[in-house]
Amino acid sequence: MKLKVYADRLSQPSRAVIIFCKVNGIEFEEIEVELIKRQQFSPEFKAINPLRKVPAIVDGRFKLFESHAILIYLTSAFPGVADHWYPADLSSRAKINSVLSWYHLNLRRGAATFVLHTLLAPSLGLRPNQQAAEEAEKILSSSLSTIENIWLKGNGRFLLGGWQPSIADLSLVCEITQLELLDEKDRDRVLGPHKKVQHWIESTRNATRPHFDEVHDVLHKLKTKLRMQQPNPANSETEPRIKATLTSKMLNGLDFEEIKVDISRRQHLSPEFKEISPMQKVPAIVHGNFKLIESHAILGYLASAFPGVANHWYPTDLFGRAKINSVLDWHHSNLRHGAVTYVINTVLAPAVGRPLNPKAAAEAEKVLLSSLSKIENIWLNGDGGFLLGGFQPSIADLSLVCELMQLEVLDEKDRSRILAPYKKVLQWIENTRTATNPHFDEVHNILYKAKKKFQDQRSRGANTGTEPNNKMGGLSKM
Ligand SMILES: N[C@@H](CCC(=O)N[C@@H](CS)C(=O)NCC(=O)O)C(=O)O
Repeated sequence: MKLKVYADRLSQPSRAVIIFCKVNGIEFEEIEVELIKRQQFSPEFKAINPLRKVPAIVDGRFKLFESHAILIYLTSAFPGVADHWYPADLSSRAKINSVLSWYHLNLRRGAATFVLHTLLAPSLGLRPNQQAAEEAEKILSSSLSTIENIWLKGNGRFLLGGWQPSIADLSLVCEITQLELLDEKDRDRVLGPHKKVQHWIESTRNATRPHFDEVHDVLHKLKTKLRMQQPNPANSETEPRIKATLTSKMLNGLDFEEIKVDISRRQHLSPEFKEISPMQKVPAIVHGNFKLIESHAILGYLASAFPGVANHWYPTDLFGRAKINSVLDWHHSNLRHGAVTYVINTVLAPAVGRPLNPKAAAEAEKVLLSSLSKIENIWLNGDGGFLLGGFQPSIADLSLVCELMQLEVLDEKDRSRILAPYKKVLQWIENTRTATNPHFDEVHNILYKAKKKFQDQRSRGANTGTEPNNKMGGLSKM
């Protein structure tokens, strides 16, 4: 049976998947899910993707969503796909995963939010938000600088110094092409300073022509249509800016040295650490000569590089792995975005010299609650006590549960208001903890200490009527 691709060409990740299939001669049927007509909310599409987002695929009886998980699956499921798209070599693959993980909260967040609030909001029945557009432009410009100065640093024409494109090139370029919709002056302001980025877009376009142009045609048509309309930006709320770090550790007896990078002492900004992690974020690993950032890429790499790691962490089975990748991709813009932004704006902001922002916290709480509800009703739907119905944890369980553990630092009443309605989630946290103890508790000990510290500060603040001034002594998983 032919592969089915559910997509809307106005969606960046949909374009990447369609172009990929066409360039690689994968036979597929494109089924349009028109977002503007809200077709993603139809019961038929919900049966394909319960999260109601495009793209999604059906390959025989196998259903999958999240574009990166889909692209990775296609590279393995269709033997005709050239190796450069997702090299079999472990280190190259891990580097590509690192870029793909980075993308969600950086380039995608910046580009999609900027275009939404500069241009598209009225067509989608939303109120444009000037402040959100300005914040998003900063994230977008910083992401483009990162691409220019870090990922495009080598001599090659593609990311990570490659001479041929990978799925990361395709995904990121398809995100940037939405800037085509902007006014020439906005587009030049944002893209103008990044010459290497411009060449790279052109190289990716050339490497995937004529499909690239054909699939992007819809953008040019929309641009003409939008020119007839006047955007009406209004100033109402701030898009939360995320500055997050993460530490994960696996229960697999790997021989490793933990090198503390104390964020409260700004050690992540040191030149030495920049050599290891050019984004100046933790975690990062060095394995021999190989350096890697982005926790999901690291977890995937460790699971493959060390033969002693049990298969359930990241199954070699194509379908099992694709489903785990799908959860990991979803996580960035949902659970992680909600949890980090909520915790920053209810507890941590003063520690980095910023005021608490109740409005941003309220928005983040919505994202967090919606994410928890998805975990409860979709990912924990099966019989096992772990995500995707598993009876043993995977790297997705570990990553998502570690994210939720930061809620420990909240006021008990806030934490319980957020988590208590989700009984399966609570049980799953406990299952993951039990499956990985004593390491889980040992690694989270710092959070339990921070919780106590914040409780003390809150009660002192309540007694004196002042706002607590949190100083996070070495709290690393935020
Ligand atoms: N991380 C997902 C993002 C999917 C996504 O956000 N799709 C958007 C279009 S670009 C969508 O379907 N939106 C419909 C909605 O939110 O109702 C991926 O890469 O597949």
